[in-house]
Amino acid sequence: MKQVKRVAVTGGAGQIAYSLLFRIANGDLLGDDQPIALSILDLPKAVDELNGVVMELQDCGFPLLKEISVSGDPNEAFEGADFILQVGAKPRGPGMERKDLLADNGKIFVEQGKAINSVASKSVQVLVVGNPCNTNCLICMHHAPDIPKKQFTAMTRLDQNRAIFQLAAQAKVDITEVGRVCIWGNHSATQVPDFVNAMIAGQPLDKVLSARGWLENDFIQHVQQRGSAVIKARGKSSAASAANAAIGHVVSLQQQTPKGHFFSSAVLSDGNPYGISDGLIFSFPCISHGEGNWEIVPHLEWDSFLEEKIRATEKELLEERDLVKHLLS
Ligand code: NAX
Repeated sequence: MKQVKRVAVTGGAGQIAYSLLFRIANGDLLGDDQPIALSILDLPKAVDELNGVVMELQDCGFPLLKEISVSGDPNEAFEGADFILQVGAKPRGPGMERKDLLADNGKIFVEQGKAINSVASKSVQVLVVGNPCNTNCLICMHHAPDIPKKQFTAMTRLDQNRAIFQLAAQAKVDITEVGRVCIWGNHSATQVPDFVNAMIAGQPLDKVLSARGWLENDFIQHVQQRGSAVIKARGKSSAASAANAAIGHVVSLQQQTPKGHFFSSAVLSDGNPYGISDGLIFSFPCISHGEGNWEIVPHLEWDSFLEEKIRATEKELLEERDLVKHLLS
């Protein structure tokens, strides 16, 4: 029997967590032979609600779930954590400006970063999902100076999955035929879903799908606006698909990436091979050598269309960083 791994999830009473926790407990995150201790964090006022989620987890009888704890305090919830999935964040309220959201959520990630630094395992892998996830991740990392920076990532996997679906549907091929689809930059409306380097059935995309007009306009907008389209249709934001993406993100980082493949992850841009400014959490095409040891895939080509869009998402991330510079000193 393997040693228990401690997995902490924040925002445990929220809707993404309601899908995510059950999949983690089922073994989808770390494998079907890995026993797990789940530690669930939410605001102190949500702890009663969390107890209901705990009852449901207990009632599933998951064989791998050896322990469940709930807390309203990150210093308690992150104690000894091997993985932390930071899903909890404050939603954007009516009339709230982006800078207010950044500042309010930034404070959460200052507190949680400090707690990670003090009590989590030094080899903890941290995934930030709560928005604005790139900049939240930057803040969190900054406040956990004893944890290697490479262990912090933010999620653009849902955007990648959305892009793959759109390309498969347009090319009328099975979804498994679409590969090497990357999201560049920020998880926001400026994100850049890359069709230039995508492959379909092992061939460059433009050999199979000659639809440059659709790709430059409809495709990019579909992916960028998919979150809003889900809210419009469902009356609530993406939850099960976000949980699925978080699982996919961690699995991709933990396993060795098969040759010729890559996945999107927002990671620290320092020393990146694409000339993006240092000091940002920027989504790149990545491979993993296993156990969270990722590397940015070099030498993907940018045409002038892609380059212009990538510079715009970089600019947005620089502006976001500027808006929270008081939290990064
Ligand atoms: P919910 O509002 O359903 O749940 C959020 C939970 O976080 C609530 O239970 C709340 O009490 C808790 N929370 C707030 N502040 C907290 C704190 N300081 N410590 C611990 N818990 C805290 O939101 P949900 O739909 O679950 O979405 C969660 C976050 O994911 C949002 O920020 C959302 O914007 C973001 N998303 C990110 C995605 C991505 O691809 N990176 C996609 C999906 C999603 O939009």
